[in-house]
Amino acid sequence: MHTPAITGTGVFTPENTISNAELVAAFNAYVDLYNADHAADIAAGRLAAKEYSSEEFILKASGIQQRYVIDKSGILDPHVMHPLLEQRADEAPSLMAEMGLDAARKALAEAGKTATDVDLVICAASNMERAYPAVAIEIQELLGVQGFAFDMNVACSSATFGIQAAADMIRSGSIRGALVINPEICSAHLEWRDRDCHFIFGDVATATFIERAKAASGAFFEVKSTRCATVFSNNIRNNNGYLRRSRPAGMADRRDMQFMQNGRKVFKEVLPMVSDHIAAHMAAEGVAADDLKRLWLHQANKTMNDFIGRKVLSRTPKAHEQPNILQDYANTSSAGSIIAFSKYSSDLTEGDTGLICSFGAGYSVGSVVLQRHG
Ligand code: CO8
Repeated sequence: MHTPAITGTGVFTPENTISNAELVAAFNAYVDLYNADHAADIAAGRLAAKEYSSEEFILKASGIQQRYVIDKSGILDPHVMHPLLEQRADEAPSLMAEMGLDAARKALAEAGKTATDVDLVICAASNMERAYPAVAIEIQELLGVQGFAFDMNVACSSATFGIQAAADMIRSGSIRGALVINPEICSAHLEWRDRDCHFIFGDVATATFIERAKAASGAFFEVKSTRCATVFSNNIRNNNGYLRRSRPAGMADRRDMQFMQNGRKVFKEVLPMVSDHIAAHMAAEGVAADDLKRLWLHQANKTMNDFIGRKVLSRTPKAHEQPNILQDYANTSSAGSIIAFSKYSSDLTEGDTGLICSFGAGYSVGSVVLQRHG
């Protein structure tokens, strides 16, 4: 048996940001256009007028201040309202592979390792740009990794489920090192014309390098244990995936192929599930609340994270104990907790314990107990 350890992480952050002010201005311009185009139906009561979004609501309901996106121009054009992403040639790698590659190179550099130290590449994300040959295999090829690669999809919990898969393989000895890569192009899956969710997501890619602790060339985080759980709910759903079906009259183009949620129910149902999950994992691992130096939570909603932090620690966590990146990145699905871990972990010292926890659609929840060495 080998001891798995996280020895490097990397984050690819797109160049473009969209502030809440820019987002709301574009959305409200779209609302004006829509209401003008449908003025007769609205006046006759056949159609409901669309309502404005507001910066105040977005910040208060979510804690989000801005998001990074691959393309800003299309999203902010009230006549377009989606990212304008270039069609890729057969010979070109996917956008997800390029983003993932950048994050993976950073993770390997931080670990002081190269492609020869990697036996497995997992691309774990909410959506796959190229279901086949597989984004992970594209990244494997671009990096020059021997061994094998595969894609995994567990929505917002993809990273932690991927870490569990990789850590278990390292523990058993079937591989030496693995890259778990989470490229999330949420902007392409989001309906930017839907007031209830248009502010929620952003784009990013993260990567985590996991290897045998004894192979670490510097400080590392031992993966003490992992715990994954799923319970079915259709409150966060992608109804039709790639299947373009005939739509009920009035349903906007592609809406049934995008992200849908009942945010209020998610909020209420996921909170106890996650708090109980973390408490059970900590109890099984013999980690008391006072032993926990840091919580790197999934980044979907600030109020939600504040609640979970209070429940886990039985007190209000200090900002550095439960770092949020949500205000800058928005919800980046599986990548959120890894961004928080990557940016806010290097100050921990020998023996410190921390916990990564992701949660989301499925419902799914995954947690990883880590201990700092070096
Ligand atoms: N501006 C102004 N007012 C608004 C807006 C807006 N943009 N949107 C809604 N309102 C209004 C509503 O109309 C409502 O008005 P009224 O009270 O008159 O009916 C009022 O504001 C309150 O609306 P809500 O009850 O919906 O507001 P909440 O306070 O509940 O906040 C949230 C909404 C932010 C969605 C909140 O419920 C939340 O964060 N829930 C949890 C969501 C969550 O964690 N989801 C996880 C999804 S991510 C995931 O699992 C991965 C999926 C795969 C990735 C997909 C990539 C795209």
